Amino acid sequence: MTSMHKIFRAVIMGPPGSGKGTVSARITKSFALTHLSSGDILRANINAKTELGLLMKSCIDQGQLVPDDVISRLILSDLRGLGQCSWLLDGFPRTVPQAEALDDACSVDLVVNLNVPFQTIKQRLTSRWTHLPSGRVYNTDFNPPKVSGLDDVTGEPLVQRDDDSPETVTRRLKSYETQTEPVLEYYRCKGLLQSFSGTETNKIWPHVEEFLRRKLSSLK
Ligand code: G5P
Ligand code: MG
Repeated sequence: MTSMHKIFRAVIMGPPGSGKGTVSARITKSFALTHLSSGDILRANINAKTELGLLMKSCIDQGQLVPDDVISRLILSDLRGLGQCSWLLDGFPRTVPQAEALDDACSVDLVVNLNVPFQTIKQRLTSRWTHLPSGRVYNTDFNPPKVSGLDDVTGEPLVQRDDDSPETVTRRLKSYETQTEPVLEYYRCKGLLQSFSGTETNKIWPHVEEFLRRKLSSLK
């Protein structure tokens, strides 16, 4: 693992199912960063039946974004709780007001964007299986669990996400186009955006790893 002397703040972006969770797991394995996924945090709230989780469930199940003020408050408070450490944000910010709220709270060093075609994504999401407590993701074609239906680490059951039905995936891609693509432009203008295009995580990953290694060594 590459250790970092300087605090390093990164964001990973990309359409739903582009591999943000999969690539984030590889990044945290190779680099000393804390991974924070807004979707995992929301699903943990739904699972634990918190007031927030119950309020947000129908919004998420329908493939709509939850309100900016709710998610910004949640994520920024989690970031404050992390204190002085390096982190990787996955799934936040997803709108320009969220990006502005993040900017007001702290500075971001770089943004990795996974540019994966929508057609590829639709096929992937219907065969995704998730371990809800940890956020670990599997795919019956790409990275199947060692034992079908069970998490490799805990042996607990895997579930399919309620928002992975074909109609909801279409809605999530639409809201990505209208609400999240402007965030790419926001970071491009700031000179922070680095995009990686492809249809396979295994081909994209070496480029992401090389890019991060170079960036991190230039910060030391
Ligand atoms: P999430 O949880 O942030 P999305 O929609 O952004 O959800 P998602 O679905 O979690 O993103 P991902 O993390 O980009 O996708 O992708 P992944 O899970 O790693 O990979 C997808 C599947 O493809 C997996 O099964 C994986 O194994 C497989 N795979 C990976 N690489 C390959 C490959 O090369 N080949 C193949 N064949 N398979 C591969 O947000 C969920 C909801 O929460 C709310 C919204 O309602 C959102 O819809 N939300 C927010 N609302 C407002 N603002 C925010 N900031 C919000 N954040 C969350
Ligand atoms: Mg994810």
